Amino acid sequence: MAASIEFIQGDITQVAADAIVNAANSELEAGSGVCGAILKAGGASIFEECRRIGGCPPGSAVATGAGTLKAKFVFHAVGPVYHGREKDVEQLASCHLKCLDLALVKGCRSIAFPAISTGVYGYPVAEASVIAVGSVHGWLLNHPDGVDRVIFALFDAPTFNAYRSAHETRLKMVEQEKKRRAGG
Ligand code: AR6
Repeated sequence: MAASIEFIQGDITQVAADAIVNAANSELEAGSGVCGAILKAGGASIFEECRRIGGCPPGSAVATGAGTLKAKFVFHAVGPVYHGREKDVEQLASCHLKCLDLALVKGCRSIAFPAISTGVYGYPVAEASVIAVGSVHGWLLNHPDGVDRVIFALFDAPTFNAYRSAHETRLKMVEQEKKRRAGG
């Protein structure tokens, strides 16, 4: 079965998925935004486990249990603080790829991402959406049976629209490339 990429507008802690991704900081300390929601809904045990792990560099991710959340795991992805550098693009893409690799290793069939780095870390949503969606598409091409569902849980309507539109643009590009190849 080909994996589906889905978009929902709402609170990521309410999404039914094997793994929920946290928008973490490199100290893996509890904070606001997605982090705060995960702490509230999943409990302190998730962040006690983070404290034992100790930290995670930007562009990477680590796995913990999911406390009282419905998920099996929380993947703590550390996105870049936005500075408009090429490195920001690389780190935003690689923290998504690392989460998908973790899903594979942990046997998760579904994974839910928030809009990593677009809150406190200031990444412009239009740019982040293209990078996040593009990295998921790329990973799924390389791992066709890797997971069944990738869900983007976006809090507000502009973010939801941006991510969905990045996905639709990507699908159109793939179609055009297929037609071009068939014609040539
Ligand atoms: N469900 C889904 N999306 C949410 C939720 C939620 N419950 N709450 C907020 N968002 P942020 P970052 C959206 O700031 O930019 C934290 O303090 C939010 O509107 O959570 O990667 C950490 O501890 C925005 O679109 O993550 C780090 O220190 C997006 O999720 C730092 O902030 C990401 O916002 C990480 O900053």
